[in-house]
Amino acid sequence: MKLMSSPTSPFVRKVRILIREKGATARVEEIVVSALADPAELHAANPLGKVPALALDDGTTYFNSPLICQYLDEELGGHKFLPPAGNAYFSDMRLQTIGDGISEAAVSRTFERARPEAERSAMWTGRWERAITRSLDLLEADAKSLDGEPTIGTIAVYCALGYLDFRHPDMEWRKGRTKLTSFYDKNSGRPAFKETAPA
Ligand SMILES: N[C@@H](CCC(=O)N[C@@H](CS)C(=O)NCC(=O)O)C(=O)O
Repeated sequence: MKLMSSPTSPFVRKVRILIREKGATARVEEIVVSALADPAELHAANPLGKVPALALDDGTTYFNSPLICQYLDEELGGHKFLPPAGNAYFSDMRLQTIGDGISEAAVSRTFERARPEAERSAMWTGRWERAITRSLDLLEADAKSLDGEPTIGTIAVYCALGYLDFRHPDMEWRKGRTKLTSFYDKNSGRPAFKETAPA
């Protein structure tokens, strides 16, 4: 199977960490594409034109990182990163949604900054920044939900924080968030997290 990939996307990074944590890099060919260049290969795998997208050998395609992660968690076997059905599952999906939501707002801020200054919207930029700040504060207040071995939810949060470091250091997400900082530092030594750091 082939993963349409990008070295900077926090959504792709979630999938790449999962693959590495499972020791399954030989089973997934990672193809780096630039979504903004609209490559035909990406559109064939995801009509929405976004990375990550997964193309199976039988022609089936999956897109949107939560779905790809759920599929790979089953398909690649080994240790499970999605909890079984029940409260733990919903808590973890909630965590993943917060992590992905921070990434979405942060990616929007990146794209907005790349536009000519006269076309940038202060209104939207402000909304994205406030959404990121509120979500980080919620995670700090509920940091015990980040304890333990990685799950898809905590991986999503980690990738969002890594993306903020990479593209938006001016937001200073660590400031006043010691618990979130220690969660981040604790996971940063894992080989799968190190190898996939955005470059
Ligand atoms: N909800 C999607 C978001 C994916 C996404 O926004 N990917 C960005 C890169 S970080 C992209 O490909 N953007 C291209 C575009 O919006 O056209 C997921 O979780 O996979």
